[in-house]
Amino acid sequence: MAILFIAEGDDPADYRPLLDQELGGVDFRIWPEAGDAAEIEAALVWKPPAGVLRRFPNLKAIISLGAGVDHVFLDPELPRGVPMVRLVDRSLTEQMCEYAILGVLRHHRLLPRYEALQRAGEWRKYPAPDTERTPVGILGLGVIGGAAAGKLAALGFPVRGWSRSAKALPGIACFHGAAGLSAMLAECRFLLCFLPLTPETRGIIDRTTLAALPQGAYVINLARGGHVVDEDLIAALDSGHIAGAMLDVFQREPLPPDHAFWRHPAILLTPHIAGLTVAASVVPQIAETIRRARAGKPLANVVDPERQY
Ligand code: OXD
Repeated sequence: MAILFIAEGDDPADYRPLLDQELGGVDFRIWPEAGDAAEIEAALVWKPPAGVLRRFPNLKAIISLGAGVDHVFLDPELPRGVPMVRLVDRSLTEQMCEYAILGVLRHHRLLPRYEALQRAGEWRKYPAPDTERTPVGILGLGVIGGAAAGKLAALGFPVRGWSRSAKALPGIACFHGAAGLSAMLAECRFLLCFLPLTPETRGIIDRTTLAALPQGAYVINLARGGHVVDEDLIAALDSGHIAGAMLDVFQREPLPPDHAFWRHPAILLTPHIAGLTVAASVVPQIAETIRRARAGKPLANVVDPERQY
């Protein structure tokens, strides 16, 4: 039985030897060299081309090489009934939390302004920040959003969190549903997005959401580009209602060279690096998924096909 690697932008050489070691030998095939389709029992995927996964009649697990699975649901012919598993990984969570904290502290401690002063050779002090009076809003209280909420709260920020359905996290003021979202936004000096991209969350950071934030709020998106309505964000930045944005993800990646985000003075952007999958960190759980799938046992971190996360 074989494992198919079908992951755009990832290097199969990072995974093959580690999986071989974990599983005591592995028949590892790299798309499009899939060989006999009936032998493929698991697929390691990132942005698999539409219509490919349905070709393998004995597929027992589709394993996303990331925390998000929206890239798999883009396939309209996705085989029904094959469990899809996402990564829940210490390194990914840590990196995402670091990025969130970096984005918040960079703006909170006025780093861009002090960098500009240094460039101008000017010795000047801005007023001290008041962390206790700087509410931070987190969209998405899953494994990663929940961890970031906890770490920001530990730094002294009052943290509010929003999720689709009701959740309770210690030390976090939790909101849910449409009414909960507007109630939460009204106070947030920062808005951080960790949501899964689903038909319900697409475009959630639009003109209504941005207008509901207080004047001078700062937006950080480390989830998916599809959460943001680009024109609405640019309009809110241009009007000065939103002070700035730090963006790691975009509707189209790589971000097209002529996109206005590249040159906007209030945007700091990075090329989808907030959380990079580290093969050595994730291979043990991938191997465990494959072992369990082979043995017909229930899998961990299975995605609900209805909710798409
Ligand atoms: C992920 C990602 O989903 O890298 O892990 O975006």
